[in-house]
Amino acid sequence: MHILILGGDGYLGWPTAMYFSKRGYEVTVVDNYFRRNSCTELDVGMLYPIPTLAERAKIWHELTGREIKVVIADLTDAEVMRSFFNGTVAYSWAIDKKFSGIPASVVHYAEQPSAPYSLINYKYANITLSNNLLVTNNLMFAVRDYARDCHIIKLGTMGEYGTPNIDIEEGWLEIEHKGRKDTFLYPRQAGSLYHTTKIMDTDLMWFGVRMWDLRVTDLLQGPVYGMVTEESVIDARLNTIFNYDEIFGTIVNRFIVQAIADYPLTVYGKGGQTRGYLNINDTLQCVHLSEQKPAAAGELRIYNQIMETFSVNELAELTRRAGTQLGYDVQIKNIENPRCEAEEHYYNPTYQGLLDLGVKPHYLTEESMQKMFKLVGKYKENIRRDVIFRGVKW
Ligand code: USQ
Repeated sequence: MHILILGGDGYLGWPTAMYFSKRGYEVTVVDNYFRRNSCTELDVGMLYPIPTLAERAKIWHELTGREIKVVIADLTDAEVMRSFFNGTVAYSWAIDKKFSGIPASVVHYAEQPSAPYSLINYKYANITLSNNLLVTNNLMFAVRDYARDCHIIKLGTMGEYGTPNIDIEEGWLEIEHKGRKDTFLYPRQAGSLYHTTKIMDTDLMWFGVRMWDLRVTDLLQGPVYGMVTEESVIDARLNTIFNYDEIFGTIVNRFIVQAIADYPLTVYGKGGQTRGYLNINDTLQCVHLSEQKPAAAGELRIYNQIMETFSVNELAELTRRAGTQLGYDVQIKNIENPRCEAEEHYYNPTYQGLLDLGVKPHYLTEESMQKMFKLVGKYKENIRRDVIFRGVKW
């Protein structure tokens, strides 16, 4: 089985590549180093340096005997995207440079993933819009033209739904209007330009499904947390990129780093913002199970990829309890919210589909947080307090 991972250098991309490789898949990863380059450009730091993608693939090969083929290239270039499906691909690193064949599945992570980044100013908004939409459109056309049977697994976001005052269904909503019924994509109202591109991606894919019978699974994820996975524990050089800054860090990872750095936890506004969360190991399970049981031709299958919900205040309290038991003096500080978002709201999403597929969730508990404290604590000396908060305003 050949699987193509777009955005294979990122927080989720690299762990996904190892996960599939370990399970016997032939894996090709592609990335343009957007995340690394942006970390350098914006001077946001990362918890520890990470080897290049080719170096990681070599380390993986030395340790496991398995090969992950690497391509460093920009997928907004349509010919680069098409090369993975028409056999003209130029590998940046591979032991066997022979074309692996048309992938049976493609996992699409090749997006600018940060809400604050998308709102730094118009320039970063444009980068977000052009990267995310062009990569998705290039993928749709490449699959349409060369590989209609290829299953597209696209990472979406729970943020597409926003925080509506009614229950959130899994992707679709049946509407009755003037005595007639039909089913539509659940209404969406994003809270950032990044999240808006995810809505547009879903619309592009839905178009491709209706026009050309593409097979698409859209995984609408909440914020992910965690550092190590089953595959990376064998060698710290295989660890995924870990950000704790305001631009690329997500809340749970940030709070743990803040607690260790003796920096009061940055609760934005009232802290009643509630989201669905999941452990990085559960992302891998979800993607794998979706790959094993693909969407049908002409189906846009949508799952809400979260395992539990928390408010910001609940996460801050949990971090404080976990940290205090380890001897940290964890302070919590409500600061003015740089974002434009509801700070108190109704939130009741459904998330049954992936559980039905067989996901075994890892929950966020004091104990699991303490494991993260211990892992992150090893890099305490690297933490830069100046990157934790910079106040990108909506
Ligand atoms: N928040 C704080 N303090 C902080 C950081 C965040 O109170 O220091 C709040 C935010 O205002 C927000 C919530 O925590 O209400 C989550 O923020 P986040 O930065 O962890 O996550 P978000 O910006 O929503 O984006 C992240 C990922 C994105 C993914 C999304 C899923 O960066 O790629 O799509 O989570 S979701 O949130 O469900 O849309």
